Amino acid sequence: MQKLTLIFSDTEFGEGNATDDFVEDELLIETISKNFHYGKEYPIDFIFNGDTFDFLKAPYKGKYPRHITEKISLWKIEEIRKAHPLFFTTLTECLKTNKQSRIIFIHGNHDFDLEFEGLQKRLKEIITKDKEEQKRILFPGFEFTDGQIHIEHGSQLDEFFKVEPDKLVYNSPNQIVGEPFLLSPWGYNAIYEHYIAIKEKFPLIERLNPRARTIELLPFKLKRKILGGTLWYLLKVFFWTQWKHKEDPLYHFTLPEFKKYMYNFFKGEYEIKVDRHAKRKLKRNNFKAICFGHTHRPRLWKIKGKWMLNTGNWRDEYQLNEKEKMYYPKVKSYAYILHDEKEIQKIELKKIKSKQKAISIKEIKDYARKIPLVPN
Ligand SMILES: [Mn+2]
Repeated sequence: MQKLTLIFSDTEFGEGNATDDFVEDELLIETISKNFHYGKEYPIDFIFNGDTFDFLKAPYKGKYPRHITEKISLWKIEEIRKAHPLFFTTLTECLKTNKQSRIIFIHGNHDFDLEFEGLQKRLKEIITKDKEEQKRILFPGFEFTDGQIHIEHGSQLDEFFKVEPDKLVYNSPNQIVGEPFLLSPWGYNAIYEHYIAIKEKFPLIERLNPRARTIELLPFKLKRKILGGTLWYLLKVFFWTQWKHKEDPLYHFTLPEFKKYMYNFFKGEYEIKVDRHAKRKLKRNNFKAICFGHTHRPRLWKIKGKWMLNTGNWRDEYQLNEKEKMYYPKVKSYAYILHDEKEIQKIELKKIKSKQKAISIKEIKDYARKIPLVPN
């Protein structure tokens, strides 16, 4: 059976507050809807390949608790829905494009919460009340293979965000929070505890690329605050905090992990890398294409007759043009794949121009100078 697979990744829908990096609702919805007519010819799989929802940077009642229980995830999804209602109504329409069209949510590292059964159930209810239609909403976990195409977010190929899928929900938490919670990787916890405060004051910070160069451009005091604060944080949790919370697995910070973070910190390496691992996976398996996201760098290329496809992202991100001293909005992108069980007939990386305005380096500096700095 021939079908159309559309893959979107890293949309990062948040709660509409300062830490929400998704702003182009209309552009995305228009892009998805433009494909609806294909449903007359073949079923469409609408695949949301991870970091669809940004539970990670979405506050719970104004705070960022470290232990994420199902109750917290359920609360957050209602807020995300309130902030981006059109996306959810578009999902409802996706299921109507063809009697066999499906919506598939793959886990990313910003939405480990999708592992909670209660959350899956709630998402299905939000999208449709029809029990038969609900069967066409799938949660395959971290990866999904369909015929010749393998799809995964990419965080499982990233040594900083990889988790053990079977152990994602920590089930013996009685002495800690009294309910099962997500056993997220250490970097995730560092975001809740340390980084989110910077992000709330300076939301643009991780929307500007390249990251290392952007930090260099910041006023000295802010740069010192960010870099010094991060180093202090790494040392503090390794030598002190993790021992104080010895019983709690979320605080564990092993020596190899500590070394890895320190190494990257001193190297000034803040970019995520997964291509090498994706390539290896593609080589070792029978599928003809591997589709991933996570690094936010859209690209379609061929290796020994097989396809590597990074679907990019939909966050509000910018790329620096040094010559013009301007940050330009990055292109948005998604995958368009026409295929059956045996063959890929067409594979394309579709690009859409963002409608956001460019930002000058001067504007960034002026903004950064006004950020109130409190001591670490
Ligand atoms: Mn990711």
